[in-house]
Amino acid sequence: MKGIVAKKVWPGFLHGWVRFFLFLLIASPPTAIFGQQVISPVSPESAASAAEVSIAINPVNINNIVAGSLMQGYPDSSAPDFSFWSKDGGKTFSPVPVPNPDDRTQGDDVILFAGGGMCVHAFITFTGLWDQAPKRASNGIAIVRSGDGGETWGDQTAVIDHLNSKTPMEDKPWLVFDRYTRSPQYGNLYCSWTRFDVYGSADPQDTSQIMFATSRDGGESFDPVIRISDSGGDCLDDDGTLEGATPSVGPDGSVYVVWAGPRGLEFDKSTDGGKTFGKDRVIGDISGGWNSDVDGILRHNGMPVTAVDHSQGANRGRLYVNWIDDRNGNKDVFLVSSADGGETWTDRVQVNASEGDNGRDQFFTWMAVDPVDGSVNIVYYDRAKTEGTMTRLTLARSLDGKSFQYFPVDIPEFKCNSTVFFGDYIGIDAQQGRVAIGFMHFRENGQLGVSSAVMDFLPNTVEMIEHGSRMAGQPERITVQHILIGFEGSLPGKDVTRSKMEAEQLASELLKRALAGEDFDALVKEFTDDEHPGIYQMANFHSIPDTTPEVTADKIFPRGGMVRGFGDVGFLLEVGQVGMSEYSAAKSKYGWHIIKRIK
Ligand SMILES: [Ca+2]
Ligand SMILES: [Ca+2]
Ligand SMILES: [Ca+2]
Ligand SMILES: [Ca+2]
Repeated sequence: MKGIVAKKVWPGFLHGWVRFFLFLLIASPPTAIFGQQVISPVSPESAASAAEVSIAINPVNINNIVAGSLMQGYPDSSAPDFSFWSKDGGKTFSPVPVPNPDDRTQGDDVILFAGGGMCVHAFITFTGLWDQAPKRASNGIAIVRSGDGGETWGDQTAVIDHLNSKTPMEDKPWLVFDRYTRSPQYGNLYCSWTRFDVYGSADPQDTSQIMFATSRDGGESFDPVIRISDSGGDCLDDDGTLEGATPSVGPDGSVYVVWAGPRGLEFDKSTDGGKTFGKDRVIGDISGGWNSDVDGILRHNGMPVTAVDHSQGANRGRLYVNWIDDRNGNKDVFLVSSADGGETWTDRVQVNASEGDNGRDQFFTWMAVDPVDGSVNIVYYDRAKTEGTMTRLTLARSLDGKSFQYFPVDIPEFKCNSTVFFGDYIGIDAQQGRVAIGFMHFRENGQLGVSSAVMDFLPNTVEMIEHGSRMAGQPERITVQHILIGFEGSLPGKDVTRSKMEAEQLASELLKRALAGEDFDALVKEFTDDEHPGIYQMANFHSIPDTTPEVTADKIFPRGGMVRGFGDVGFLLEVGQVGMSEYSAAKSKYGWHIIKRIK
């Protein structure tokens, strides 16, 4: 350390920087944050009837965003569904027809990425479903995969396929990868969906059930399908039917599935990598049932969405479930969560602002939890501030799963047309502070199109920042050495007796000495409440996949896994500079960190 002269970092600058963001947080009215979003058409203007959107951000390159949806009338293809890839952070999208070798009807598209960046597109595929005596009939669920971010796709792999039969009918799959490197089932791909014995049948002998399949080889093949619902629903595709199963994976590899049906929201869980599931549990009601009407929309559902917090934050491992129902006499978005793998659940939280709701509807919701900062990001159509069927979209973002900040999607409100099929869902994903939303809306020409909104946030905050600027100028990796000055009770398991005020005085004294050029290593040795030498290699948010949120084998600490102040100060320093992260319960909970960047 000797010989590296500490350059002066004016501590007031750091304080001011933090205060600047706090000021924004308080001063910004929740409905006035426009101009930093990137809004782009996903389906081309030349196409029509684009609806039912799923969207995903590549965890190893957040500028690679892939969406999937139904689309018709695209001049170059008669395919029923498409994927759309972007490699510029959502500024432009290119359509690719979904491979369809048997010329079937396809839909219910789902897009997701594996931890390593492989993209998967799942969909239902059928023929002859609606004919009384079809010449040929088939139905099933298939996936295709892309190793180049969505530009080219391989052949279809069947999750399940019934040849020469339209029964049973497989409907509305949802999928999730186990992307958590410490999970014993890392890389598993899980799929849950509804099976109708006979679609539309009123015969009480015919039931709907929730089915489940696992791929243990990245989507090359799937295990035999298992049924996970203990009691079925009817086959009428209405409130009495089991529908909307969405799977999620916990950091320990547990698989959670929630669906809607006549008993409300039902929860099931597997702790052996999807081989067996438990007893279904009702975790809440869905007032008015999942099938609910919205003016100007052909059909609407409030089915549940699940997501798990994989961050190193306070809510790591928390399982979130959100849905829409009309318990308040109009549609609202709700959220519950469980911190103990589904044993107990929090009280219901209303996601959309109740103040100013004006008795209006919020409808079609989807949710993503950012694996880096644990932020809960929920999008929905919003009529709180419109009239008639005029519609907008709102992103609600929360850092604690309880209180939300609202970010209206920056598109003009649009009028709905109930004669056009609007699809059954919209999409959202969140990665490293970036939130990508895929949604359908009526365009000026009256056609239904899909667009995307990309918003960049400073991780761990509700501060939207300029697109792509998140880490502008910041290094990918740094090595820092620090002196930690704790106080009584701030360091669990350590016997520190000094008071908070004494700690503050000592920290400011040590900062002055370090800035004056004293041997930093000697100061660490003498004063730190951490271990000497207290040297850490830290990887910035954008330089390490979220799939490795823990310390890597070569002892690199992801920024998202450190107390926030440590990274906030460390990444602003030049090599040789010294700064300080002041004690704060939210940002620097162990005490004062005097930090010197040494690499
Ligand atoms: Ca559908
Ligand atoms: Ca079960
Ligand atoms: Ca209903
Ligand atoms: Ca409402």
